[in-house]
Amino acid sequence: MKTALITGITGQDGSFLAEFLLGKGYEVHGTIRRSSVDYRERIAHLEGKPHFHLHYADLGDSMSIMQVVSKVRPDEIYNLAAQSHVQVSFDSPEFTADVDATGVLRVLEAVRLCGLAKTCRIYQASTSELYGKVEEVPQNENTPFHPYSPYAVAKLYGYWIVKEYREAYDMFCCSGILFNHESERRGETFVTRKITLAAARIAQGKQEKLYLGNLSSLRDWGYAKDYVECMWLILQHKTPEDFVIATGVQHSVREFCYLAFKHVGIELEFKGEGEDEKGVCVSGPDGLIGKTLVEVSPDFYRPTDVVNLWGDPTKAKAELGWDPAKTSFEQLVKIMVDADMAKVAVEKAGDQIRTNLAEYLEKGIVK
Ligand code: NAP
Ligand code: F7E
Repeated sequence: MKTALITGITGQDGSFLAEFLLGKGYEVHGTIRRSSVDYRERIAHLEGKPHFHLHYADLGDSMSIMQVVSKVRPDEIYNLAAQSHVQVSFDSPEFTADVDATGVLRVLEAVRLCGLAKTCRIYQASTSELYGKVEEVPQNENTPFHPYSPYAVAKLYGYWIVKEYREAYDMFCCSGILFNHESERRGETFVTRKITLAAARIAQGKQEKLYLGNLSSLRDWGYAKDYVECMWLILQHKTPEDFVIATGVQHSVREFCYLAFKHVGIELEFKGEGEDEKGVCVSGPDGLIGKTLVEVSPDFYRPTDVVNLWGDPTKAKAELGWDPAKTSFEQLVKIMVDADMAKVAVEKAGDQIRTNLAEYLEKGIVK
């Protein structure tokens, strides 16, 4: 039985990867952070299961990383922990650098200092954000990097330090340069999830309008569940190499939005340009027809925005046998919208129960 350590196990990818590795018969260890509120929603169903273990560690704290690595002595480490929000990295650039750049170094050093350099394979969660202000479309493993946010600059350090440790110490450490991947577990402030949640709320009368930033931004969006398989494949490869993981298909934020709303029975027509662009309901429920449901707010513009990401997964397909077309863009949108429609319906039912209970208490029907 192999032992894997996942940093960032509470995140979108960490939770899918934990399920995937447990399915492969791994002993899975994950790192979590102390928080005053429960943030373990994505892994709650795994807690208490055999072969699943959690440890406190923070990527900003070398001692905690050393401790967990020396205790677990993993065969594989998946370093997924990061401050992963690009817009937030403009507000917290130093924290982002500490966790997303120096944090990677801390993991590599912990492995070396624990005497595991020759036995432990390391996957680093790198990103298409490295291409930033793109110099080539589509992007592959040889495309020059041009990071365009504090997040991307920090991740670029992570990419290079992994390469350095591979060459200097002959360690099996690799970066997966993953393009955007989404799911029903995506954080609610990333654009796809913000859209699917809003579409579900608007369709069920719980929200009036959705405010977005740059609607013309282009992304190569895949399904997170498919991408975690690739992380594992990268570590099973005969040689340590970096891989671009993407679908090879590109869409705009506007297209994602159109499709998500269409899936809940609302057809949008986008009118106007830039800050004046609006998404108006042209067909759907009576009360919504003619209403502006999507507006642009400059609050969601970034000081520098990456606007043309499009990955070329040829190498991953050829060398890892990975299928980039497993889940289509349309299927991804449907998975996310269906999950959010169900979530909002449950929230609405909860609201109704609370309203009824308040009324019964007031009338003395229940005490
Ligand atoms: P996510 O949902 O934001 O999860 C990030 C994880 O990192 C969470 O478990 C978080 O823990 C943990 N974390 C944050 N700061 C930490 C710290 N100081 N110490 C320890 N843990 C910390 O991100 P994701 O979408 O799953 O992405 C996983 C990784 O892939 C990240 O490194 C991200 O930058 C990278 N990536 C993501 C994408 C994508 O499209 N999803 C694409 C390319 C690369 P808490 O729950 O405690 O906050
Ligand atoms: O933005 C535009 C925004 O925040 C996508 C992370 O997982 O993928 C993710 O980073 C695009 C950008 O993801 C809104 O300007 C418009 O151009 O969903 P996002 P991201 O920045 O691409 C990469 C690969 C990672 O590595 C990161 O960890 O959408 N956009 N309107 C908006 N974005 C947000 N968040 N909110 C809006 O209202």
